[in-house]
Parts: sequence; C-alpha cells; structure tokens
Amino acid sequence: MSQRQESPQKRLLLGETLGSIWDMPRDAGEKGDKGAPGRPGRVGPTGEKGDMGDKGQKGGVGRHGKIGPIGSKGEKGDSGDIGPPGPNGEPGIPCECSQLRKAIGEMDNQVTQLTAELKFIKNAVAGVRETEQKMYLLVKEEKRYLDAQLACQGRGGTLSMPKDEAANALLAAYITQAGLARVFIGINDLEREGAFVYADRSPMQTFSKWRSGEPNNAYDEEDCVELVASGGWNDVACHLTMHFLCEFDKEHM
Ligand SMILES: [Ca+2]
Ligand SMILES: [Ca+2]
Repeated sequence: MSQRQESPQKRLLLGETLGSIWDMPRDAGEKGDKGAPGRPGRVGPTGEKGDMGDKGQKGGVGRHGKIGPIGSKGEKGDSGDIGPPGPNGEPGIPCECSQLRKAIGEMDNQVTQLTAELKFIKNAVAGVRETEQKMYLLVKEEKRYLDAQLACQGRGGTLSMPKDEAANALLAAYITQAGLARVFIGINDLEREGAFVYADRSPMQTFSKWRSGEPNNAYDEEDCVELVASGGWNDVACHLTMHFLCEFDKEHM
C-alpha cells in the first residue's frame, strides 16, 4: 500500500484521534462477525505448454472421393476369327471380245514359235560341229524320226547323213561329248523294207556302219536309224522319241 502524503492539519488531527484511542480503556471487545468474502483476484499469466497427450482412436471410414481423370488408350487387341463368306455378286457384263481372244491366241502361237526358236538357237550356241562342206547341229529335243526330220528341214537342213568314216566319227564324238547314248540320224527304209536310203532319198553308198546283227528290223517295225555313241548304227522304231542331229550344207547358208 502506498504511503499517503498527509497534510500537517490532518496529521495533527490523526494524532489526537490516536491519542484519544490510546487513552481509552484497554478491555478487548467481543470478536466481530466474519466479513464478507473479498473480490476475485486478477487473471494470472499464461501457463507453460504441457506434454502431448496420448494418440486418439482411429476415425471411421471417410466418404467416397471424386471420380478420377480418364485413363490412356489401351493396346490393340488380337485379330478376330475369319467371318463367313459373303453373298454371290451380280453376273458380269457379257464380253464382246472375240477380236481380243483371237489376238491373244495368235500371240500364244507366236510365243510358242519363239520359244522353239530360242531353244534351237541355244542349242546352236552351245556348239556345232563342222567340216569343209557341212555344219552339224545336235538338237537336244526329243522327237520322233519324222518330226526330227521336219525340225531340221524347217531350218534349211536335214537329219545328218554320215556318208563316210570321217563324218560318222565326227558325229559319234559329238554325241559322246554331249553325254548322249543315241540320236536319230537321217537314214531309213520306210519306203521299202530293207532298202535303206538317206533322208534326202539318196541311196546308201559303199559306206555303212551297222552294228553287229543290225539292221534286224526287230518286231517288224524298225525302219529308222539311230547313231549310238560308239559310232555304230542300229535300226529302231520311228515312233521312238530321242534327240537328233541336223546337218546343213554350207553352200546353202
Ligand atoms: Ca525296217
Ligand atoms: Ca535294230
């Protein structure tokens, strides 16, 4: 409690009062009644922070969240099974192309001819044999005797007609080198049995090269002649097919 500054008059008065109280008889009075309770005190300072309490219990399940964004495109799937066949189509427009068909047919024929020519030329390029007067060509196409003769004639020649030992030896070596066992040559007795002539109808001369026992006209049907690799001749059936030798006169080429 602060000490109040008393004026001198008030101090004097107080002194007198105290003196009179002091001078009063000293008998103590009776104890007074208990006073009324005092007013509440001022609010105190904030206390220090206490320790953290225990962890609370787990809460309940929350509400559903919002729908998320659309995902990226997936990979391409496998091919499905083959479907059933479709219905038949409408009938087509009739083709007025007889001219075209004719042209195509002609071209087919030309191709066939050119193919044959090319084959012949390939044979020729593969190698011919020649003497002073003749050129010989081994044709590696299997034909019957008459077809072989026609093939040679078509190119300005005839089936080979060996008329002496030298020519015969040359032809034998030719087919041996080609790896062939036998070929048609231009000799036959088609017109009269046993009367052999050359393909140009000229009669046989002094030279011949029949193998032992030939010509035998076996089965009464051997009217054409093959040259075997060893150089001998043998009469055979004309309908057999085999490779053949053509010859060409150099004079006429
Ligand atoms: Ca015969
Ligand atoms: Ca024979």
